[in-house]
Amino acid sequence: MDEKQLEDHFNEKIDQDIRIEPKDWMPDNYRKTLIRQISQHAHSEIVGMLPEANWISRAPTLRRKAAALAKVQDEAGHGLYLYSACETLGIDRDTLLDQLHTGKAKYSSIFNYPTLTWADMGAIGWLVDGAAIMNQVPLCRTSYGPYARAMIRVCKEESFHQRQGFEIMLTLCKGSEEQKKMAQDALNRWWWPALMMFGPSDKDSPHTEQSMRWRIKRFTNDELRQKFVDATKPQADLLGIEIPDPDLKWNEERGHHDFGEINWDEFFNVIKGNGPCNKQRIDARTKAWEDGAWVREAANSYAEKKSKRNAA
Ligand code: FAQ
Repeated sequence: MDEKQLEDHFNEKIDQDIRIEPKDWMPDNYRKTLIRQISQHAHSEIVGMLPEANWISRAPTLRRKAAALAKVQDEAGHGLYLYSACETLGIDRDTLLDQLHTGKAKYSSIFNYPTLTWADMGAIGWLVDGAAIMNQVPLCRTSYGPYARAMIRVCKEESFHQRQGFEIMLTLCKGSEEQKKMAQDALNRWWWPALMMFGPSDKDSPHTEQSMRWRIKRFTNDELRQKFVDATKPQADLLGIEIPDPDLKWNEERGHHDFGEINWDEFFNVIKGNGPCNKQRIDARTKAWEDGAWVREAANSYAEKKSKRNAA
């Protein structure tokens, strides 16, 4: 088949919802887009471990500590599935991690905000995992096979994370005045950054149109953000706390909530590297990589010795 026939065949498969697999022919830009998105996603998972790890040693009870520990471990696992999915596109993990450490690759803006109180563990589970699920459930049907399959397990675990976050919020909201204030304060600080997780508005999103055509994305950034607002407002009402947006109200005609304008300057500033914790996060990841050098060396040397023994 010549290039044109290969491309036609690829497009037919996309149109018929037949998954693209690692050994199939694919356009260079499809491959590049997937490497960009999957690696950003993998980096987000492992950088996302840091704000919560900050609270493992200070969790209020043994039960909360066990759940926090399990959640952070799940995130490491998600990173690993996603790096593996990304490697099937012909890039190796060392290169991907180097891109993270040198600031060439992005990770989610949300993880550049600090976790100031225990209530932030509730707000992250409820809002950040809630937004992650909204974005990731459709990715279970993304056109690239290894990414779609990784997402199925990730989504199951994220649902548990969302529930445990909401349950922390519920406990605080049913507690003392001071606890309820902590929950409200966490919602105030995490609401807008959670909305920013869905990416720039559709008119300013350079990649959405093509990614929708290739069925990498199944919904646009604004569509998912709207779904998230609609799903989350009743949950805030149930908790008895206020979403910090005076323009948030039900619009009968649209059948959706209207909501206020996102501070896009803040978003673009954070993804350029100037958020409150960007430097701290990259320093922590780089240190972890350097501290782990001896483990990689030992594993490689063991593998080499084993293969020599097998060859002898
Ligand atoms: N932060 O044209 P678009 C989690 C970049 S969940 C940073 O709209 P696209 C779980 C974008 O890369 C969080 N950068 O791009 C967890 C592009 O940059 P480039 C991770 C952002 O790809 C929970 C530029 O802006 N989830 O980790 C952000 O079509 C709790 C233009 O944007 C995923 O990654 C942002 N928020 O749509 C862990 C999901 N938004 O490369 C621990 C998979 C946009 O041109 C605790 N990814 N950018 O320089 C996606 O669905 C998509 O990649 C979007 C962006 C929707 C994020």
